[in-house]
Amino acid sequence: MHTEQVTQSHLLSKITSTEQLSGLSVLKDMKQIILSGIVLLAMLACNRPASQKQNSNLAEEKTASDTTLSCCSNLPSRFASGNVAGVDSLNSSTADLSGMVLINGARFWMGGDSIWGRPDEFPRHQVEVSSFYIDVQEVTNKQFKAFADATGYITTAEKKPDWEELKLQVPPGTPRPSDDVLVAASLVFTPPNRPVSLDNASVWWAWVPGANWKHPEGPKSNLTGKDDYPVVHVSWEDAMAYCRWAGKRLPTEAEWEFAARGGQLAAIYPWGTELITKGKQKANAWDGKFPNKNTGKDGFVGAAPVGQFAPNPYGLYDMAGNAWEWVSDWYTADYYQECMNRGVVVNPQGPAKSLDPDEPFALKKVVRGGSFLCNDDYCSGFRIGARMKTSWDTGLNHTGFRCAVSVK
Ligand SMILES: [Ca+2]
Repeated sequence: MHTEQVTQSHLLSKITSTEQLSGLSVLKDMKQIILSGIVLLAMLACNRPASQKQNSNLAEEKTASDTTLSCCSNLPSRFASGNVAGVDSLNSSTADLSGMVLINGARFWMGGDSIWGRPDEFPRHQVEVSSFYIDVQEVTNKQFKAFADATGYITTAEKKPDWEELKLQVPPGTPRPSDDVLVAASLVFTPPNRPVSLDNASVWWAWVPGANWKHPEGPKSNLTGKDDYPVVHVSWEDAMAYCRWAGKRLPTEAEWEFAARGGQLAAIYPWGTELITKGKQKANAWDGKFPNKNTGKDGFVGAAPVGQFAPNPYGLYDMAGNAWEWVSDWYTADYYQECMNRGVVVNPQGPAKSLDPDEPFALKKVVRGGSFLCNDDYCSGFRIGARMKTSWDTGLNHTGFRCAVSVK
């Protein structure tokens, strides 16, 4: 089973080895890898404090007892300084619960539910969640525009990365990228025209200057006709900023999974157990051979307007496919084992610190639900139990979010 998200350490090693061998711009493919690496670095570093030690402290602060709201209150200074509206001004007194459904809390089995499960989805463990509200649909461009217009908020991808911050996140001695690379940009899926190994996601992700939520495929693209598409190219903090403004929060990973399950004890997918390739179209996923051939059989080669496929039993749309969705939890590979060791865990908030063994320097949050790039040959991200991790400053053109609200 491969993972879908491109990873920092892999790209960093490419950057370093490329520099050692032949400089930063000799080979086109390697340049793309470099660019992809830089965008991840940018997203990682833009809000990094001045030292790794400080990063650890930040991670601890951001998982205080009332996780999601305390995360908002502890957003780094750069977040506020980079926007017309500071963090405090993003407060909203009351959440609008229209477009949300009440999920009645209960105890359930969380985690890997099929032979497709990756190691970090196990062991299955018992979790109890309290009742909460969750958005029926992914947050759309229209909704995010209302937020940006009201606050002047500038997303991570719209800001020029700062090498002084970036270099703190890479091995000592990593060469400074050229100025034409260190520009506001974001990662855009750029399919190769030939079959490629699925081991290197940097082949199909490109660092595209000018790509951001308003220009999802790059500077020549726009949102015309896409009001109802999920907003993408949002970093975790961008998603948190929106949630805070709306008087909401991101769901925890446990809440998200419980909501996706829709009360179906034996379901593997939000629609049940049938393979995504069987029967009627179930979600906006990848049809064909990933990443070079997409037949668009489900009606959409890229993102789709929200709510195009049948909802799950709780009335939630796109809990599988379309866009990956940020949740509030930090990522560790062994968090489920930690939970199981504690017995029944009530309202788990995620680990205290992020640690991805593959990329220990990166602060990563969990994303859920899969995207229009998922199929069973690749990430199978549309499984209820599927989890992915992404550095929290990362935005991609297949990652968005939905909001939740606690029941008072
Ligand atoms: Ca599709």
